[in-house]
Amino acid sequence: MNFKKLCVLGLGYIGLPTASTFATHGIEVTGVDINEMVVSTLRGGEVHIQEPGLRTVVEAAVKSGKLSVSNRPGTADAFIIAVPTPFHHNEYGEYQGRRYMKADMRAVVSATESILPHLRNGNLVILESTSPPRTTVGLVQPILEKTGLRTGVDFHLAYSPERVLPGQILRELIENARVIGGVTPACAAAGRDLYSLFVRGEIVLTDATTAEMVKLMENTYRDVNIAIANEFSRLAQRFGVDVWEAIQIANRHPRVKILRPGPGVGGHCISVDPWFLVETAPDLAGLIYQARQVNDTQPGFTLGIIQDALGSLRGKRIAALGLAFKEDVDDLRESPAVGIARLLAGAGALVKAFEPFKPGEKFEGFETVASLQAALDGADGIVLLVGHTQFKELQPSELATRTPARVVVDTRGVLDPAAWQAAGFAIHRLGAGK
Ligand code: SAJ
Repeated sequence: MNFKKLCVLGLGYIGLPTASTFATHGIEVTGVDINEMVVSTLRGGEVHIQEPGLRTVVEAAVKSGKLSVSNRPGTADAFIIAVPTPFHHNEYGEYQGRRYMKADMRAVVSATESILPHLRNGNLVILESTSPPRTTVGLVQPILEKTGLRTGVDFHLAYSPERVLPGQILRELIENARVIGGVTPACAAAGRDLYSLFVRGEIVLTDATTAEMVKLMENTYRDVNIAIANEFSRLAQRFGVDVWEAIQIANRHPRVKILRPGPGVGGHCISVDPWFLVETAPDLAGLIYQARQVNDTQPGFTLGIIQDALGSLRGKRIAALGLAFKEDVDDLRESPAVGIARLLAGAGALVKAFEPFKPGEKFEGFETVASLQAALDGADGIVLLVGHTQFKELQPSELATRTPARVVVDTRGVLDPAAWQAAGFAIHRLGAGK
């Protein structure tokens, strides 16, 4: 199939890079977002998301005249739905006394409905949003068929999950293998024709529900593996073992690759997607549920380590370094670091948190500051919550001249204990029981 005009619904972390990359590969793209702030920011030549290289691609796309931005879709040859699928924050399911989170599909429903007046014979519709199994055939297809057009006969419908890593989105968008799950084989083939405009990785065709499952399996696999690393950190702490040393040695085994423990699992993917499997089959997903429990309680475990290092937290002035959900990104969604800053404040500590990628961001319950120095001034202790490169590169001897604090808690295992001790700091690392 030949596509001249594309409409991308949702201009967030995935939609905007996708829309811009299509536009720089010669197809005319309308990027649609219902958030007026997003539309006006992009129309004003600014970009509302921090992602390496994104500004350059958006600017190139706009300059070429191929990317325009709107608050509603129009006619097109293909539509890509890339809207958020978070979980409900106030609606839960329950199975045998276990409470589980449920996907909030309202954005997918309204984005799909917004296409209806524009859906034509020969169109292709792709859902990219991470979704519970059977969303494409069970939720999206019936909405689109309200037009009287038939899937696989009059128009094509496929599911193609994004699998890019924040921080490396633009490269991975092009280079990663891409899965396209068609409602029919012809739908999948139409999807391949579209994405092959820029995807250099392998394009694998399957059915829609398999593609949905693949996406959820990938992130669940990672969540369960991080959970075991986090559980190892708790066991190591109890046994007086340094988990970082133990993992390094275990990983020399040719078939072992233990991930990194940390203060918890955040972001809008790994901490959310496993719930989509639990929600759909709570009777079968016990292990997945348990891994979520371990990772969700890791901030509480981390608080205990900080308490062990600093004693009572009441009135203690704590410099909290980093609030993002992981290193070198500006994304604060579901961030365990934010949760820990709140727990510290709840325990009576006077928190000054510094997030270099979002220095102006304000939170309820604890104070944020706009510079590292403002966090360090007058501090009793330093807690590293995110392994940003600029924190890893701190020189302990120089830092010792900038703060009265002499206790450091490293929740990410990224600081060199010997160097910090030599500079006069007592260093406590998560999972290092020795
Ligand atoms: N984390 C650990 N230990 C580790 C690895 C990660 O504690 O060893 C934590 C991070 O600090 C962070 C969370 O897990 O809080 C998630 O980070 P991540 O780097 O594992 O993943 P995301 O959320 O940035 O991106 C994931 C990726 N999925 C996989 O690697 C299977 C990405 O490819 C997906 O596209 C993305 O989810 C998504 O959008 O679904």
